[in-house]
Amino acid sequence: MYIVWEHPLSPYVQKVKIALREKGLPFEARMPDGIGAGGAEGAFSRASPLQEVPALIDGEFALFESGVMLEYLEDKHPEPRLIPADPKAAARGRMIARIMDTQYEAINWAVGEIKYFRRAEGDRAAALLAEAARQTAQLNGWLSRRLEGPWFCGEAFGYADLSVLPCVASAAADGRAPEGALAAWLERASARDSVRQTLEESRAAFAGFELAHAAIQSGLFKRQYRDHRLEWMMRSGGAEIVREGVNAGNIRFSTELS
Ligand SMILES: N[C@@H](CCC(=O)N[C@@H](CS)C(=O)NCC(=O)O)C(=O)O
Repeated sequence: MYIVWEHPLSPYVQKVKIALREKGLPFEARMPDGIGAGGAEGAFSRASPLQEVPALIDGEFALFESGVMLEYLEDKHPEPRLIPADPKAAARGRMIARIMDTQYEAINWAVGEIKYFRRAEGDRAAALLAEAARQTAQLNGWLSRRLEGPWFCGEAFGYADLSVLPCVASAAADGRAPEGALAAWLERASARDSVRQTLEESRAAFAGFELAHAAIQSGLFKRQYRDHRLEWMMRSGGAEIVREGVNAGNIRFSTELS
């Protein structure tokens, strides 16, 4: 039985849960204490040195990085196949996954910082959200042009689809829905048991999100501004948000390894 250290709202976690479910592999999901605050300890923190979810535990073996987990699961349980056998199709899927993890995820995360953590209000919030909507529509167009038949990997649902799904579903739920072929793909993917269950868990976790702002104010949360997320703020008009958060002590950067 696998253990997945998770937060149901994390798109990286969702990818791994969809893969486990597609492969019919049972797992126990555990939420680490201190996630979101930079204060994780114990078994989770040993498994995930950057203190990020997901972490995957296979007996004595611990993995961090969602992409590494997906490759591990594919190597260990090749059937049903999620990564196409054709090297070019497999590489295309990995390239799409890379764009989702770095570019698309950063937009959704920034929208959360503005809407729910209320890092900006009024005109400043409106300008940042408009920029996020513009970038989302642009990326949705990029994705639409990469759909090859019913799925991103061709005839079978796979690695690329489960990497695209969490971010596109989250943007759609937030009012930045895709159109045309990508909208039809989202509907098709959302009907799969693996996806439906994972998105239901995410929606249930989202119910408590109106407390997000209070969690920042009280010092309970110290949000991790890492790599592409930090870059999004700096290049999309949110440099002040970063400075304010650093001054208020409710922003942190990646954990240093020791
Ligand atoms: N590159 C990592 C990114 C994982 C990541 O950023 N996870 C976030 C949640 S979406 C996290 O755990 N952040 C630590 C925190 O918020 O305390 C992966 O693919 O697994």
